[in-house]
Amino acid sequence: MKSAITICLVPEAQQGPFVFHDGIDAGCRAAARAGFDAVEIFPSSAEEFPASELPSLLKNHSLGVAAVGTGAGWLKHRLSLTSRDCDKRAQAIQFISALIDTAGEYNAPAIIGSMQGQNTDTTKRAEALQHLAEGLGTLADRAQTHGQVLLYEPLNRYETNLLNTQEAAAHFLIDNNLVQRGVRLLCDLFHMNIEESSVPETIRRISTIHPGIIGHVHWADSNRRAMGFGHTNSQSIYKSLVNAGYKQYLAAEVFPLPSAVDAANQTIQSIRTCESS
Ligand code: LER
Ligand code: MN
Repeated sequence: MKSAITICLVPEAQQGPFVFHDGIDAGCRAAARAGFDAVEIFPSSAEEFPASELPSLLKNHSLGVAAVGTGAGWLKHRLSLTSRDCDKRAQAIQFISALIDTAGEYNAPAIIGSMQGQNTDTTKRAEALQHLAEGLGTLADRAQTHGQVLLYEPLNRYETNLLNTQEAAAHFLIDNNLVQRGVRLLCDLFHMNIEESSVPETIRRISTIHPGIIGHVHWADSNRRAMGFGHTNSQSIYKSLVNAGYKQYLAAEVFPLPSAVDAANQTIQSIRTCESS
C-alpha cells in the first residue's frame, strides 16, 4: 500500500480534518520530509487549483497525487448532487467535472464526500438516491475519459443521512450498475468507526460482495487524529485490507494535532508498524 497525506487549500476548511493548511509548497515539502508517497489535495475549485506550481513540486519532492477532494463545492457554494433544485445539481456536476479533469491530469481520482448532500425534509429519500445514482454515473463516465475511477465516500450519520455504512453503499453502487461504470468506495476509518460494528469485518464483507470495490482509504483514528492517537486497532484493519487485495493509498485525513508534523510522523510510523507486523 502507498501513503498519502492531506493538503487543504480552502480557507473556509481551516478547522477541517486536514493535516497541512499552509499552501501547496509548504505542504508538499512537509509531506516529502515525513516520507509520504503522495499528497491528497483539497482545493477551492478547479480554477483555483495550483496547476502552475504543482508539477515541479511533485517532481522535486518525488510525490504523486493520491486524490483530489471536491467538498469545497458544498462548503463554499452549498452545491450537492442530491439538491432538489435541478440547476444546483447541474452546477454540482459542473463543479466536480472540472475537478475530475484537473485530477485526471495528475493520474488521480476525485472524491465525492460531502458533495453527495443529504435527504432533506423536502427531498424524498428515493428521489435523493435517484439523483445520487445519476450524478455518480455521469461523473464516473467523465472520470473514465481520464482512465480514472470515481471515489464515493459514505459519511457518518452526522454528515449525511443517505448511505452511512459501507455495505449499504456497496449494494447501492452494484444495484445501480455504478461499480461497472468505475465508481469505487472510499473507506474513511473515522466514519466507519462510528457506523460499522466491525471495521475489519466490513472490509472483508464488501470485498467479498465485489472484489476490488475499495478504491481509497482515509487512514484516521477513532478520534480523527493520526492513526495511533486514538483507540483504533490499526493492525487488524491493515490485515483485512491486505486480505482484500487492497494496494492503493492509506491517506491521512486527520486533524493536525498536536501539530501537523506530529500527525504526519505518527501516520508514517503507524503504516510502517502495520507493514512490519
Ligand atoms: C471527506 O473525506 C470527509 O471525510 C468528510 O467528513 C468531510 O466532511
Ligand atoms: Mn474522509
